[in-house]
Amino acid sequence: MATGTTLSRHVSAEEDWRKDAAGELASLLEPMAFAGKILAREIDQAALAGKLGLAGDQNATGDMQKKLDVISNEIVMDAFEGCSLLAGIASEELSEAVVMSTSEDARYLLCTDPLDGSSNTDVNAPLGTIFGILQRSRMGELSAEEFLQKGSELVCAGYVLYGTSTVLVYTAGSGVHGFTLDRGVGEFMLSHEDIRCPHKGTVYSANVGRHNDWEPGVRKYLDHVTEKDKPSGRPHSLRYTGALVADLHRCLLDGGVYFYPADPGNRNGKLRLLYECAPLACVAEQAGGAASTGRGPLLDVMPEAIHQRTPIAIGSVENVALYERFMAEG
Ligand code: AHM
Ligand code: MG
Repeated sequence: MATGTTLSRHVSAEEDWRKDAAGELASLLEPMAFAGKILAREIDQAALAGKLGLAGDQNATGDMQKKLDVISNEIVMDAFEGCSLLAGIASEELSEAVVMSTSEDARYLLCTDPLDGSSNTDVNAPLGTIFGILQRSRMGELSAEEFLQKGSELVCAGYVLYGTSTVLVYTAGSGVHGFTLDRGVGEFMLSHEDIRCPHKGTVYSANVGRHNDWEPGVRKYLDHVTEKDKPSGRPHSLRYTGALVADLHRCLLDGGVYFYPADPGNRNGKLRLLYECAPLACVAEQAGGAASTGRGPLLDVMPEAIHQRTPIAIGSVENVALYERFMAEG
């Protein structure tokens, strides 16, 4: 598509998306993009507006909320206010799923982490917003169980990365496309058409400070990637930003792997399945990459709870497969 293509123009040209639901993708992505624009501004101005630091409460999974966590959640919810297609939202910052619309058009559900990488807010490091859209299996009063669907059921997923520029990346089942926010015109403009994740890469992202707690297979994987072996491009380079969205974005563009394994204190790892890992796994797979729990495809995991956690390895197909092999060998 031509340079100068806006997100909304690109979305309306997506031909493969549910032929019986023309226009619905645009109506769902538009509020997300709007939230991304407002958030980019809020993050940019946060230090000047007294919006850095802790808010004072814990969220549903026990993290101390930053002021920007709370603000981000409000911004996303406000953006979808009045979107009659959206029945409800499950968010990292909401203890329960929230009803958004009771209209008979309300056929969709949003799973979101409004602010990924919260530990970065006060140090001017990258942040993200993650989103995944599911379809309701039935109509009528919304129940939390409706959100408990495998990632393979997502009809649209993506993220906004607030980094050196603000980029929105989405997939609706026909490739992965990236749009950079042109602040002058206030639009997300096509900048990364049809992102293809390299088959393998030489970068790994993980909090290796925790490696003593990892299971033997993951520790051996770390030994492998840090071992010197020029022909296979090892040692690999470590890049870890503290924001999964930013690390995954690097993997998608340059190849590599991000992993956050389980440890004895966190038997299912740290990251949440429904609104962090599954949407990003959907993006990775659509870009020709892979996502695994370490023991199998992440998109096949059936959630049992909205805030369920999962271990994850995500990125280039070969890197993820090798990680799985080390896990299997233990
Ligand atoms: P958050 O949603 O509270 O920010 O948590 C998710 C983040 C990821 O973006 C990041 O990769 C990871 O948690 C960092 O965790 P750690 O500080 O344990 O390395
Ligand atoms: Mg998060």
